[in-house]
Parts: sequence; structure tokens; C-alpha cells
Amino acid sequence: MISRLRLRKLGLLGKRTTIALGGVGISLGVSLGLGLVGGSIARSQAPPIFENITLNPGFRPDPQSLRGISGGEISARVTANRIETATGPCVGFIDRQPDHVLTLTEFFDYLSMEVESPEDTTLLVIGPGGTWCNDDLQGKDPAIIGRWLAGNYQIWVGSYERNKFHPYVLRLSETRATR
Ligand SMILES: [Ca+2]
Repeated sequence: MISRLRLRKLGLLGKRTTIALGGVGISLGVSLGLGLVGGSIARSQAPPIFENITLNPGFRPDPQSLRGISGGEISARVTANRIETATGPCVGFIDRQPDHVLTLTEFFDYLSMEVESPEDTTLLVIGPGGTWCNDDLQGKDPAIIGRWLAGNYQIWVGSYERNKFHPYVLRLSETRATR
């Protein structure tokens, strides 16, 4: 389930990247020899990349962090099948497969999903009840915040510009301010 593009994106992060496959071809665990930006994240503390996650209300630790590399060859509005949603415009370029799958075991009255990246990224989420997009909720970083139904959510982190690939951290939190 690892696309050639995804492997290419991973290669951008450094030659010491190692890939360990697990599960049934869905779970991809990668430990990076480099920190996210300028080695600011120690290797031992860096969360895995392109991982899926299951959350129950009251999850700990809060926030949960997932990493990845934004961007792809598909326009987000094509996958979203719309140009605008209640949470923002569907812009940027994404991979064919979602970067992460989020499973919520129950309804969440409040959950924030925030991307932090050194460059301009976008967010597309398709899940129970609809499709949500965002571009620049906090500076150039996208976020989708609100009530979430239980179920599985496909998450794509896009790059605003075509052929750009940027490292990011996706943070999930039940608290009202994660920064
Ligand atoms: Ca953006």
C-alpha cells in the first residue's frame, strides 16, 4: 500500500530513513534519521510517519501527534469532489491514498485536527457525514475543529503548490488550545 510517490517523498527526508512494514500492508512505521526541521525533534521522540490512529474520548497523551510529508499529484478538489466545504476551500495537491486514517470509537463533542508545517499545507478529511477541507486556519497551517461523529476518517495533508513536499506534524487534541 506504499505508493512510489510516497517512497519518493520519504526519500526527501534523508538517506538514513528506514522503513519497517507491519500489519497487512497498511501500517507503515518509519523512523527517520533526521528531525522534522533542523533536527529539533530527537529521533527517539519522533512519532511514526504516515501512521493511522484510533482515539477514544479522554485519550492520553493529549495531543496525539502523527507525522508525514504533504503533497501529491492529485488536486484536492478532485478527491473532495467539491471546491469548498463548510470548514474551508479544497485546495492543494495530495497523494492518491490518504496519509492517515483516524478511527473515532465514539462521538467527540470537541476535537481539533491541526497541521503544523514549515510551508503552506492544506487538509482534506472524508468521513462519516461529509467532507471537510481547510487551507490557512492558523497562518499557512490548516486545521479542522469541531464535533466529530464516530467512525473512520480518511485524512490527506496537501501542499498548496504542485510538486512541493513538506514535512508536517498532525495534532489531534480534545483541549481547546494546543499551541
Ligand atoms: Ca495552507
